Amino acid sequence: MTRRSTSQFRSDRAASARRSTSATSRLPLWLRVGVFGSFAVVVAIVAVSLVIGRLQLPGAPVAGAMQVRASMEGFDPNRLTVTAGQRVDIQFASMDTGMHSDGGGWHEFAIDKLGIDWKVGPESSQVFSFTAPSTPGEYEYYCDICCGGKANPSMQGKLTVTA
Ligand SMILES: [Cu+2]
Repeated sequence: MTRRSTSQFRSDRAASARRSTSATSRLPLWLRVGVFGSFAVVVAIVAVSLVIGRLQLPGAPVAGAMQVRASMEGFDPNRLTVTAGQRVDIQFASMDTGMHSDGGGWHEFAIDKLGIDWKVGPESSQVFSFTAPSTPGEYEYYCDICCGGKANPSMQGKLTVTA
């Protein structure tokens, strides 16, 4: 860019700044305050609803419960270890929204051998309890609702019962 065109550019900017200043100052003060106030209110509402949304996330942990989160990516964690005969509280959460066409955001935590079949709806969690079997062993858990059901390896996990 030449020196001349740079200064031309600067004076164009200055002229457009003057134009926009004069256009703004034509508006009455009450209107300018009103518009600014409306923006401030909208921003405040969005900010507050974002904060409330975070607080209501399904993952807000319940003390003493093991956390298991399910999403379209699978179980997190997909390995659990408990002691034989122990009472187990599991907070099972679905991290998905109801917008998923595949299962509508619902997920399942099922262990056939233990008669466990829990389900949670979109973006919610619930604490479920069971008593671990008295004999050590390994138990598969799975979700049969979404993405191909129990055949999908990502919707499977393993519960290990230790002595
Ligand atoms: Cu699932």
